[in-house]
Amino acid sequence: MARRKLIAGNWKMNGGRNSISELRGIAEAARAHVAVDVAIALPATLIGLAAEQVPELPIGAQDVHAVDKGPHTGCISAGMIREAGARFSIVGHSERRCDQHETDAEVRAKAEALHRCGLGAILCVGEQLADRDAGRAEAVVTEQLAGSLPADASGEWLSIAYEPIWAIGTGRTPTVEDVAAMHGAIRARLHELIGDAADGVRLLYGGSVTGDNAGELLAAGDVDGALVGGASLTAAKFAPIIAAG
Ligand code: G2H
Repeated sequence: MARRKLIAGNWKMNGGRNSISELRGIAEAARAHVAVDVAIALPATLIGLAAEQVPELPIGAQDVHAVDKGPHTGCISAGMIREAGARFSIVGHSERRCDQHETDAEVRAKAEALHRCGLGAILCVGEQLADRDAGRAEAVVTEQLAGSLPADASGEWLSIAYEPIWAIGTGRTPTVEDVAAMHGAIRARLHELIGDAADGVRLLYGGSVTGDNAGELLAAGDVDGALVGGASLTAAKFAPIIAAG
């Protein structure tokens, strides 16, 4: 099945009101490459402003709470980000799985909360370096996938991002062969879990993607796009990755 490439940025805890000009530059790069979908996950503080100022660029969040409302100090619901103008959110990023000890069950519930609100989700999975060195990377990642996969998973609203934890922000990337093998394993497990709907789900690669390596990573087997952190913070660095898509 032909799947459009998705190049998604993840600004993590970066950016302020003065970053809108970068988002305008990213929107301009997206306009120049209409065969590729482009989206940006922003800090919650910027979602409303960005959605208002750069409406052509799909804006998302980086996390949501699993329930719709209630006594959860400091948390933000899927309905709240939708009202602010978000169209999707990342869930299960390793920085949250590790720093906030999020479990697969919590990640699944967050993705389901997004779906209930009519929003998209980018669900992240990835292994530690020790898992890869021990030869159990595929087993760890596919188990994480099975545990985190929301009900009614389909490509209409869900993408999966494979982000090896040891490649995040480190400048290290797996080989193209390793990425293709992992994406193949994820696709196969998805087929076991949701049948033919697996063919519609985009599989993104994330972890130290730059303008220099995007071309070969995006050409790897079963790679339908990228989730980009550091190199998505400026239009100058992100535009070549969009072009590579
Ligand atoms: C992985 C990625 C974005 P970076 O976390 O999700 O970040 O491209 O900086 O490694």
